Amino acid sequence: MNSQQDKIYAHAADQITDFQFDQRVAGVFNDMIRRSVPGYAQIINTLGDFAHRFVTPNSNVYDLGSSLGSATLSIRRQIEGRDCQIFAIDNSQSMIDRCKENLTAYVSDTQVNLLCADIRDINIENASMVVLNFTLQFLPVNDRNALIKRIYEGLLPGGVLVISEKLFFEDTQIQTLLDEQHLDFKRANGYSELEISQKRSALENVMRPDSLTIHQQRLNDNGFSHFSVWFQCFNFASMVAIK
Ligand code: GEK
Repeated sequence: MNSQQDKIYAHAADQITDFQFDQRVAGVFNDMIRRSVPGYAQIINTLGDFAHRFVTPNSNVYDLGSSLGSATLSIRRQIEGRDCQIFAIDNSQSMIDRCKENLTAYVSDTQVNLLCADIRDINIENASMVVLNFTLQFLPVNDRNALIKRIYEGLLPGGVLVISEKLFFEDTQIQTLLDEQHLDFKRANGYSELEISQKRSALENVMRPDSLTIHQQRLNDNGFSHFSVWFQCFNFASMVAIK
C-alpha cells in the first residue's frame, strides 16, 4: 500500500486545530499509523488469524473505522471461499476513496461493502467477527456503550469482537512510564519533539482513551462472557471478546 511520509505536524503552526481524518491525513495514513502505534503491523496480521479461526460460512464481518482497509485486507485473505461479506465502514470520505483503490488492487471472491457512514448508525447482523481497530477511542465516551451493545446483539453465538485501543492507566506512575515509552517509540521512528507535541494538542479533544478496567466492564455488562488482552505494547493494547 503506497503512502507518503507523514509531515503534517513538521512545521510550527500558528494554531493547532482538532485532528480530522481528512484528505491530508488519508494521504499519509499508512506511514502515520505505523510510526505512531507500536505493534500495528502485528495486530493487522493477527486480525487475519482471528478471522481464519472465527469467521463462519455465510456470515458477515464488520471492520468499523476501516481507514485504508488494512484490517479488511488481512481478514479477506484468510476467509476466501466461505461466502462471507465484509462491511468496511468509515465516516471519512477521503479514507473511503483511498480504501477503494487498495481493495481493488487485489483479486478476491469475498465481497467487501465499503460504506461512508457513522458506525453509530449502521446495522450489525449475522456477524461472526467485528473489528474496532483503534476506532472506539474516537467515539464520544457516552456513545461507546450503545455501540458495544449493538455489536453484541449482531454477533452470532461464538462470534468474536477484537478491540484495539490506546489505554489510559489510573496509576499515574504507570501512565507516565508507558506514555514516555510510547513517545520514545515515536522519536525512534523519526518524529521530532515539535511533531509529537503538535499532534498531541490536535488529538486532545478528539481521542479519549479508556482504562482496561472500563473496557472489560463494558464488555461484561453487555454480555460478553470471554475476555482477554491478547497483545500489549506500552499503552497500546488489543483485546478479544467472545459471545
Ligand atoms: C486500521 N482501523 O488501519 N464512524 C465511522 N468511522 C469513524 C468514526 C465514526 N463515528 N469515528 C472515527 N472513525 C484502522 C485504523 S483510525 C485510528 C482506524 C487512528 C474513523 C476515522 O475516520 C478513521 O479512519 C478511523 O475511524 C480511526 O486498522 O487513526 O488512530
